[in-house]
Amino acid sequence: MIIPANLLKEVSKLKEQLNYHNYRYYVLDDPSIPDAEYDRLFLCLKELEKEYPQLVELDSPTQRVGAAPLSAFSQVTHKVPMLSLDNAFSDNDMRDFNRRLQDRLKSTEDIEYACEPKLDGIAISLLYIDGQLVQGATRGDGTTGENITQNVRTIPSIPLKLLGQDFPPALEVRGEIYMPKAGFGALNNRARAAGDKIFVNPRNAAAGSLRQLDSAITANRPLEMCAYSVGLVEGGDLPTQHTAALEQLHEWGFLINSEMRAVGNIEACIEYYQNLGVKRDDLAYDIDGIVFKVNDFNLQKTLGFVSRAPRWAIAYKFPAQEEMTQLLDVEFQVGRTGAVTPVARLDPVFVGGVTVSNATLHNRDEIDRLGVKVGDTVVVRRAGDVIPQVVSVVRSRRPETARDIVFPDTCPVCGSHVETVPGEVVARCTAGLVCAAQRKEAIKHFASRKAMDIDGLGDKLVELLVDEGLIDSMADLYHLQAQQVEKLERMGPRSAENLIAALHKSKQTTLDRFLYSLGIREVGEATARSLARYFGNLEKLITADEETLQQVDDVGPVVAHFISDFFIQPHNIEAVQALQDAGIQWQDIEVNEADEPLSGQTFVITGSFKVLKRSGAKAMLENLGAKVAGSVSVKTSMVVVGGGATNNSKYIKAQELGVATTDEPGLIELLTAHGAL
Ligand code: I6G
Repeated sequence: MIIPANLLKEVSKLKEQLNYHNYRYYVLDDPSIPDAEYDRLFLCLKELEKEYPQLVELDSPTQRVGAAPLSAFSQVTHKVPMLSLDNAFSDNDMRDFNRRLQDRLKSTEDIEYACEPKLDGIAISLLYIDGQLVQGATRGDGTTGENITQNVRTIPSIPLKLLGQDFPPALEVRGEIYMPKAGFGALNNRARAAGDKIFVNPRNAAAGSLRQLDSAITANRPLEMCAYSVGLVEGGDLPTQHTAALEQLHEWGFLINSEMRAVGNIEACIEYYQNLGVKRDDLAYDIDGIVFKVNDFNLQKTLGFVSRAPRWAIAYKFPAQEEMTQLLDVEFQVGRTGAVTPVARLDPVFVGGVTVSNATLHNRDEIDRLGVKVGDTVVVRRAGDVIPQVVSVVRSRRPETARDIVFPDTCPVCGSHVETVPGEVVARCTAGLVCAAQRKEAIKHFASRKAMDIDGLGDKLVELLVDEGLIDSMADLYHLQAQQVEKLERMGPRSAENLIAALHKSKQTTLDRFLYSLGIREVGEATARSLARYFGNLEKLITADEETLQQVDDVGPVVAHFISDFFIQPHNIEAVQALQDAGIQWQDIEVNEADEPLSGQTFVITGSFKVLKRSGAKAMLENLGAKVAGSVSVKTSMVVVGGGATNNSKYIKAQELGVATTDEPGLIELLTAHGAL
């Protein structure tokens, strides 16, 4: 079939436009057309390619969906070996590294370094001939890797064709393929819902996704690629500094790390490492260290290589977030709502910067999913503030003595029956406040900062007070005498007096704090606030039926049932009465629309503020009736972006969705206009 010249031109233009918009979206994170327009262009190209299949080329954006499955990956020999990096584990290792380089260079001058986070992903080589992606390969042993071209083609941030004209005719770009944390979470949620295998961490998920012989599977995985160096370069030149070379790669279409920068000396490298360590948990991706490279390519050349690693680079590692250890035993803890949770007792192991000896095993389903037995060697993960998790079992190390974990039929604390409600994964002790464990947890919750905020009444002291028989309920707290308390372990007359004073102070509270402190299932701070604001006083709430309860923000049928069920039970009403009799009081709320001019509006606060405290701004918005949410959606009324952070992801999302935004001065103006400031 003869193809008209204007059609060829149109297809080429469409491909160029789509590649460019793909780059704006996935690499620059700055789309310039709406998604619908992109979809329209994509459909146009797809239809033309359907009509004229001979026009389909490998650099077409329509070819990112995956190709016919392979039976095996072929092997690729790297023309320029893919090296590994030496590691540093302390500031002094870094200073030694710098000294070694200065000695070699016979100079005491400061060395300029390029600093970049070391992404926890899979190292990859991409070969471009005349600007076209012709090969993607894993690092393998550094000399030979696997040909995974079909798979890498499906990753949207990898250009199929380089942008611009001035690239070398042969260019090998190296970098890391990784799965961002958000994509990993969503992938595992989908897998959980479908009963499929769960990935233990983003790195494994990325590796598993790249190992697919069917690239259509890879195409459905949220992978990204970040370029960090070049290998083979023929027929053209690159800038003479590492950071400038990466900026050049960025212009040709690659994602590079936005944290990359050059610093003047080794002390600045150490400072960069410390700063990124603080930011580590907030990054959108996992990193396991920082890579420092001598920035000047000529100096790199002078320094050369030693065995399989460049002398001019080093990876300063962060504490590992995963380690292996032995599961010594499993104990069962009873929580505030009676949930019986299996807790792994571990041989203590240093992971994520702390020594971990306990980890949650969540519930029976999780134990089944892991297939874990007492005695097993397990992989423990502790990332950021998240409580330590057992993520997998090292089956090959299972001892013959390993034994099954047996879930108790009766409560390990009070001996009452444990039941699992059909459809729920959690097993619960049925004894309610009769169970000492549930009583203790309820009192701990009651005393906590966001509830009655009783200064000095921590978890240990609550345990002691219950174990010594001094209290049995929340109201008992208010009948404690200093003389009783001062006799307890680690207490004295002064701390006892302080506790009694703190208890006295807590009697003057607010309705929302009081509601939250009761520990009604699924009633968190936000719901307690909505309930207090809606009903204004306790009587109206106690007598509300489930239908009325559902009129309240955030209260659906399940939560309405828990609330109604709580207040139906005479012992709960008695507990509330006993607290009021002990002197707890609050001001009822006059529900007045004029006091809540932002009612029905949802705000999202992001970035750092100079004048206001974020928590203060949140409270003021809530007092004006607004809801303050954590993520941006079409329902968001306004996103407040502190610090002028226009590359802030929430700001970008707001732009995408057409949600209004303002900055800190704008928020101050709004709060002032409503008399909140
Ligand atoms: O494994 C690596 C991760 C990150 C690297 C690397 C890197 O730069 C940011 N750079 C080199 C030169 C090598 N491996 C060999």
